[in-house]
Amino acid sequence: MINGEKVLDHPIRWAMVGGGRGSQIGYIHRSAALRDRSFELVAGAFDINPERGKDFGIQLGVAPERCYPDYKTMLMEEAKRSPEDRIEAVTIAVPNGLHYAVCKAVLEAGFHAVCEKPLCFTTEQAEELVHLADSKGLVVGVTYGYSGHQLIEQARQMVLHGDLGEIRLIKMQFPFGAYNTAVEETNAAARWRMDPAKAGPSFVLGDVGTHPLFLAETMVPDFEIESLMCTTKSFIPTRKLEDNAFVIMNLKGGAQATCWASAINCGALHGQKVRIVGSKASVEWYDERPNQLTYEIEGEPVRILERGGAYLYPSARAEDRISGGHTEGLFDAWSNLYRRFAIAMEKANKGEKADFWYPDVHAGAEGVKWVEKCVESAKKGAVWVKY
Ligand code: INS
Repeated sequence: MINGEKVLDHPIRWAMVGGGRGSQIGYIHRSAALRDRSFELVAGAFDINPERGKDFGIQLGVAPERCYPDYKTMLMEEAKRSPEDRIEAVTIAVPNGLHYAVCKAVLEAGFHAVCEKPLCFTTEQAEELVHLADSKGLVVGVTYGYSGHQLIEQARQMVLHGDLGEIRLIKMQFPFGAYNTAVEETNAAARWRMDPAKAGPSFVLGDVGTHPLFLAETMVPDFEIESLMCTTKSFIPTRKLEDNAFVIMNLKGGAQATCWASAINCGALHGQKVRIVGSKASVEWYDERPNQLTYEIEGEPVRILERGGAYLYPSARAEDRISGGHTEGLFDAWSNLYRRFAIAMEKANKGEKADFWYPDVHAGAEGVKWVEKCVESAKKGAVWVKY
C-alpha cells in the first residue's frame, strides 16, 4: 500500500522541458511526480515562449532564476550549481521531434531523464540513447503511463505463475475515434501528430500502438518479436501519415500477436485493450475500465478480478493507493511509474540497479524499433520483415 511515506533519502531535484501552460500532458507529469514527494520541481524550460514559460514556472513555485528560456541554457546553468543543489533529473514533455535531441543533451549533461514516448524516431538514435544511459549509469523512464495500472502487474504475475498455461495469442488494440474527418485543420494537438517533421515516420503506430505494445511486453515477460507484417492506410487523403494500421507478429517461442492502431474508429473513445490467450485461460485488460481484469478459464464462467482484491498476487497489491472498490485512474498509474522512476534514479545514484520493472530506455528503444519495422513492412507492400 502506498500512503505517501518517504521512500527516498531526499526527493529527486527535478526539472521539466516543455509541459507548460496549454500543454496536454504537463499537468499529469507534475501531479504524478510530485504526489509522493519523490520529486521536487526546482527548475524548468517550460515553454517555447520564454516569458510565458517563466511566468508559468513562477506560478508553480519555481524560483524565477531557475525558469530558463530554453533547455540548453538550463542544462548549462544547472551544471554550474553545486552537486547538492543542481537538478538530478529532467522530464522531456515536448513534441516528439525534439525528444531525441533533448534526451541526448540531458544524458550528456549527466542527468537522469523521463521522456515522453516515442523516445526518438530511429533505432540508430535509440541505440545511442541506450548506450549513453547505460554507460553513464543514468535512468531513462519512458511514460508508457498505462503500465502503472495495478492490474497490469497482476496479468504479468498470472503469466509468470502459469495460470494461463502456455501463451499462444496476444491481441492488442488502441483504435480511438474522433479523427474520422480532417480535424487537424482546426485542432493543433491533432495537427502536429500527423506532421512527419514533428511526429516522425508514423502517426497511429507510434502515437497509440506503442502503448499496448509495452503493456503486452510487460504482461508477457518473454515477449520477443521474430517477424512482423504491417499494412497502413490514410483514410483521410490529405494526411501524410497513416490513420489506421494493422500489424501481425510471430513471436519467438511460437506465440502470435496482432495490433490494431487507429484514429478513425468512429464512436470509440480509446478502445485500448490487451488480450492474452494461453492454453488454459485468457486475461483481458481495457484501459477505460482499468480496475477490472477479465479472467476466462476454458469451460468455466468468466471471472472479473478487481483492483485491490485479496486474491491478487502480492506485487499487484503493493501499489494500492486506496483499497479496492475505489476507482483507480490514469493519474494513479502515472504516479506509480514516477515513484518507480525516482527509486531507480536514487539506486543509480548509489551505483545500484533497480530490481523491479519500469518502462526504461530499452522499452523506449523497443517501441521505436517496432514502429520502424511496421513502417518498413507496410512500405514494402505489407510483407513479412525479420525483426
Ligand atoms: C492519445 C492518448 C495517449 C497519448 C497519445 C494521444 O489520445 O492520450 O495516451 O500517448 O499521444 O494521442
